[in-house]
Amino acid sequence: MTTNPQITVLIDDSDLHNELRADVRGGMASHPKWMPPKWFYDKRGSALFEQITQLPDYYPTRCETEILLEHSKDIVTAAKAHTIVELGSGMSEKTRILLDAFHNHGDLRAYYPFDVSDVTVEDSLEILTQTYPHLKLGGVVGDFTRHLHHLPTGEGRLVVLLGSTIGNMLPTERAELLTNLRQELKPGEQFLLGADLVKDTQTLIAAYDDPQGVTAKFNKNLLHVLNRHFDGDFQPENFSHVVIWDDKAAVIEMRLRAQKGMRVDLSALDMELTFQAGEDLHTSVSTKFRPDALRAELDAAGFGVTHHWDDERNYYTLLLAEAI
Ligand code: AVJ
Repeated sequence: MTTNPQITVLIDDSDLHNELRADVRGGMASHPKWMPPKWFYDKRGSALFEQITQLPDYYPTRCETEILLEHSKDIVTAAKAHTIVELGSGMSEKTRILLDAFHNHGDLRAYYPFDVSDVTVEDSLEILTQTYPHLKLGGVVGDFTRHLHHLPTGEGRLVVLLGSTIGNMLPTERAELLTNLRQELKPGEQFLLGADLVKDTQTLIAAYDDPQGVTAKFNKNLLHVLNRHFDGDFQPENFSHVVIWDDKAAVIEMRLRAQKGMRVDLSALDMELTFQAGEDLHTSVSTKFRPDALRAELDAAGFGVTHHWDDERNYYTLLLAEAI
């Protein structure tokens, strides 16, 4: 293809700013205080997450890459896709493994990244144009929890959601996403999902509480983001990075714990926050799945799991499901 990829833009910086403001007003007035994890990822936060993926203790990215490398040919054969749409694509080096496999063993005609970050969609398309000149490329800048009705159309679609991104969602949010996605697909179209599995507590905690302190920096970056957007005076060094495994909910929680009582001004919002000493701001959940329960969630949304590929230690799973 020589034409430039078409990008559908459904969201811009001012939409994001307004959404963040609404999340601050809602979350900071709650008990406990909480913020959704998607706000970690400004430029610095994305770079810190990239560093996290290289940490010896952060296994999910390595496991997923290993599974993709080991089984990409099987995935291509099983999925029989002509069109791939990738949700929360990021810069996705991992996708390249799939695209290469489809190039060598399949009949892929089009690839569409779908991500909230315009820069990310543009940059990844620019690189992909050069690497895969025969692939039809396009993209969507949008929030896949709200804009799935703009899912790109095409023959024989495979929708891909990697990186255990689904673990960041609460059960009701997952049910809604899966149901909405199922509605967009025709029977027989496919969904490839990467999910982190329940394992021993030590391994889980270590992945989110590295001795290098990178994850702590990443967690505290949320406060930098709030300072920048709302002219705030959070002092990130006065909060500690806290990681908790909730066995019942099967989630790793990250929190920021106030080391002393303090007041924080968010001038642009005319808001003053009070933190008691020891008070927690809840900043994310990373759900770890039990294979049967995850299948049941897909089932309930009208997907049938046809294949799964795991790493050697059964730390992580890739599921292929088809719309029933
Ligand atoms: C990108 C959401 C999958 O929850 O494991 C890594 C983000 N947070 N370390 C995860 C994250 C802290 C990551 N996800």
